[in-house]
Amino acid sequence: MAVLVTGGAGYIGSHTVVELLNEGHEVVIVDNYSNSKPEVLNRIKQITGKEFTFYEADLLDKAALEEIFSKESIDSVIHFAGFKAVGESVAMPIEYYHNNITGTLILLDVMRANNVKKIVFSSSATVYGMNNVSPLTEDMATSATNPYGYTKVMIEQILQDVYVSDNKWDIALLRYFNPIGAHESALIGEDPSGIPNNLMPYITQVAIGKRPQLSVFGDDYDTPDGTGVRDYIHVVDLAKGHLKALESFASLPGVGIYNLGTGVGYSVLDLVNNFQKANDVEIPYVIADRRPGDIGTCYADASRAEKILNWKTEKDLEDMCRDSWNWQKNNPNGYDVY
Ligand code: GDU
Repeated sequence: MAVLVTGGAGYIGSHTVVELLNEGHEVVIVDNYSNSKPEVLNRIKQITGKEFTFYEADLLDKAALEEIFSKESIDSVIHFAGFKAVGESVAMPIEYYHNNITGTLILLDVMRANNVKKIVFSSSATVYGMNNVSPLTEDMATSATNPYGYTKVMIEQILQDVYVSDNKWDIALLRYFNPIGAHESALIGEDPSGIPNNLMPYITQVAIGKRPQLSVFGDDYDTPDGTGVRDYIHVVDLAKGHLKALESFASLPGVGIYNLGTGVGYSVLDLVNNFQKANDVEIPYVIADRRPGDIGTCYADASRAEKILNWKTEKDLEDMCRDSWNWQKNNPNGYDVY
């Protein structure tokens, strides 16, 4: 029996596929390359020495999904596929809702028709909105301030409603904090297209000389050094959390909601300083205005995942900074190798 990984060619998806293969799972990936490149598949093979099945398909293409389910023996799904850029979602709400919500509904419909009722969903700390105070716990009210965030809140709701309608479903909602880092082989990592929105890929592009300097978005937050504080988590730790969630279904049926973070917050300047120290490179930066929609502080209470899933992070900020840089250094143009 195989695990279907939607968005398995993406940043978090590809790291999760590696962990699944290393643990002996059979894997079927479905990805439309909307934010990924075919080369990642070669890299996954190189790291694991294992085979897997890949389908280039869009979740909006129901017939394609039906064919995959009829050909493959799928017993669970890890659902990563979706658009994820906050700013873009404000400019393109119809595309975001259609892709993320309709894509998920089609997936759930096809899963139900094939009696596949185990799903791990990529949610985000964004569902805690602007008003909850860190450390964030899973029982806090959810909300959103942009279409991307609303798609996460809505899909969480949809999945909980699906469970209410049929308690044979096993569902894990994994709320990611800020994933950074890369596989220690430096063969896979984050490969943003265009100007990176997120802090770590921006820092690595400054380090490699693609961008002159980092803009630090605000130094007047109510934080120790005034810059924004986030809970950065190594993508390999995050990937392993998905395996724990899948395993949990055997003894813990129903819906589980888990924060995947370290429980520790670091500021933008902490990240810059740690990156410089870990890698012996210079990151020039300027202080700029706050980015609209940002909050000062966001970090997890990570105790539920530790207690219930027996999962906790193993890698520290130095590992994250080193692995992000090794990936960027060895792949200056990401997966664009030809
Ligand atoms: N930052 C900078 N300069 C940059 C980029 C980011 O100073 O060039 C700062 C931000 O202001 C923030 C911190 O670095 O304080 C982290 O920013 P990221 O964009 O890396 O991460 P966010 O916490 O803002 O974003 C994360 C996810 C998003 C979405 C969002 C919800 O990456 O997908 O879920 O949380 O708030």
